[in-house]
Amino acid sequence: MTVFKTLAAVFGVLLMSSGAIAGGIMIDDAYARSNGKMAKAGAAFMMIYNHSDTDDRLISVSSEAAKMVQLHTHLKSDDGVMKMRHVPDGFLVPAHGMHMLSRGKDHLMFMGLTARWQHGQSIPLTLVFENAGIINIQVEIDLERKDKGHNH
Ligand SMILES: [Cu+2]
Repeated sequence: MTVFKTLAAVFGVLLMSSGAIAGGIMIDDAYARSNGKMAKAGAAFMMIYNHSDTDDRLISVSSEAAKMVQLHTHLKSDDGVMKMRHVPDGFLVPAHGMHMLSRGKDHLMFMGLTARWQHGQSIPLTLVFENAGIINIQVEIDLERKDKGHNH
C-alpha cells in the first residue's frame, strides 16, 4: 500500500467515524463507483452496523450527487438473469447485527449523476433510518476497487 493510499484510507475512516454514528448505527467501509466517463448512474456500498437493542431499517437515501438515489437489490428473474430491483421496504439492520451493501447484492443506486464521478473525490450522502433518523456521511469515490469474494 502506498503512503498516499494509507493516508487516504485513514482520512476516509476519520471522515466517516466523525459523522456516521447516531442512534447506535455505524457506517463503515463506504465507497462509491460508476462505470466509465459517460456514466449516468453510479452505486455505493458499505457496512451498516446496528449497536442498539432494537432492529432498525434503512428506509431512504438522497444525495446532491444524483437526481435520485434508490435502495436496490439484485434478484434472479424467471429467465435466470440477474436484475436490479428497487426495495421500497428498505434494508433491515438487526439489533446488534449488521447489513452489508455490496456489489451484486443490496446497494444504493444513484440515477442521473449531477457531475462526473472522479476517483478520490467524495460525495455527500444522507441516510434515513427508521429509528436512528438521519445520518449524513461523505462517501469516497473509488473507481479502482475490485470486489472481494462476492462473485460466484
Ligand atoms: Cu442498482
